[in-house]
Amino acid sequence: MKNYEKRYELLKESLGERGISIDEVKEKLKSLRIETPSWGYGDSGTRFYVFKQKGAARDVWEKIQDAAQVHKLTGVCPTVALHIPWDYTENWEELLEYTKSLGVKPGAINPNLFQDDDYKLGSLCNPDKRIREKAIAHILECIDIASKLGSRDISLWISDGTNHPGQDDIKERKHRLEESLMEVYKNLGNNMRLLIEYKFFEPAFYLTDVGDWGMAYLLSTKLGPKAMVLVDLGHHPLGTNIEQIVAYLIDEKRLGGFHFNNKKYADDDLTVGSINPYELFLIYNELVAAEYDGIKLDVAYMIDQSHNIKQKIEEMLQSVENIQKAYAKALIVDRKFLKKYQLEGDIVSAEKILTDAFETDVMPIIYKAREELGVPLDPISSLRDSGYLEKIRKERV
Ligand code: PSV
Ligand code: MN
Repeated sequence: MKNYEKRYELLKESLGERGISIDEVKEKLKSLRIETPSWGYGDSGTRFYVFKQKGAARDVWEKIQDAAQVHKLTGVCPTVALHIPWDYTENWEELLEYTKSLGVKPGAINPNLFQDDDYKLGSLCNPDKRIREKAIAHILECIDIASKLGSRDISLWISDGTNHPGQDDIKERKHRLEESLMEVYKNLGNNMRLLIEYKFFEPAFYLTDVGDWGMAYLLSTKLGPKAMVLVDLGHHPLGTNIEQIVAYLIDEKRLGGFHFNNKKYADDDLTVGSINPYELFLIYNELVAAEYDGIKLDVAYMIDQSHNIKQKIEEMLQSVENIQKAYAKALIVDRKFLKKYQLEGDIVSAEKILTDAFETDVMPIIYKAREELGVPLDPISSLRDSGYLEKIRKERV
């Protein structure tokens, strides 16, 4: 971090030689917005055990306090996603006021269709109409909460699936899902969006009703323009080319948002960019390439991680930095030459354009952006020095 200005100037010069303006990259980094999840600040664990953390947020108010800390230290995380009923409160107006008073705002509202005995055979796909109606009513309640809080996006993960071959009629489940979602879609507010999240397995292990991006995409096109696809990086089989999915969704104008995290095996919820930073860079490369090609994106960048052994606020800060790094590296890709080499079939040179950008140390640009945003150059050390962690450990018993 020391002497970063000298490194910034050197980088400015070398990027300038390729016609890339470091100031533009820095401005883009300053305007990137990343939403953090309320559930990332409370105690959570695996299905085997929850290691309780001293100072972990105990309710929605404390989760918002922690999210506000992350925003204060990064300057780029002004919204916090809420999960209903985990974050349920009687008085939404009071919650909104509280949120604003801490300098942040509520973000996407996430309905919960996976923690109720009634949902054993599914929620929106359940064979029992009464249960489908109950699930629809829950989402409508979330839409109502979203409009009270001024939230635009409903992030919907449909956990429905079956565990055994023959358990239910697959086509019938598809019809029930479409019918249920039509009902939801009709009730979206004017500026609202329904972000449909897919996941290939878990909690069901035979089939998942929205198992991949194709199913989510198909649903979104049947519903209408307010329905978009949400890509959670942990929700694909190993080896899936996520950047290709991203490029397809961009081209079809259906990319609505991300749930950032990283996986080694399955939906591990590891720190975004910690296992495969090159994959994250290649995803950002598609996003930046689209903007370079004049495509207007409207994508919600959200983190979906809940760690039970790392300090939760620190890990959120670490995640934000990893995203900023991937974005900055994608922004310094020499796109003119990349195109040229692609057209000439010079594969080695084309690939080298990407690896050169990926291997560049972009931290000087991030430091400069932090300085101009008026936030600490090293958010994690700053959090550790601030006394905030000691304070919450003492207060939250
Ligand atoms: C499911 O694995 C998921 O990714 C969905 O987004 C949920 O809402 C979230 O995790 C929290 O459980
Ligand atoms: Mn998710």
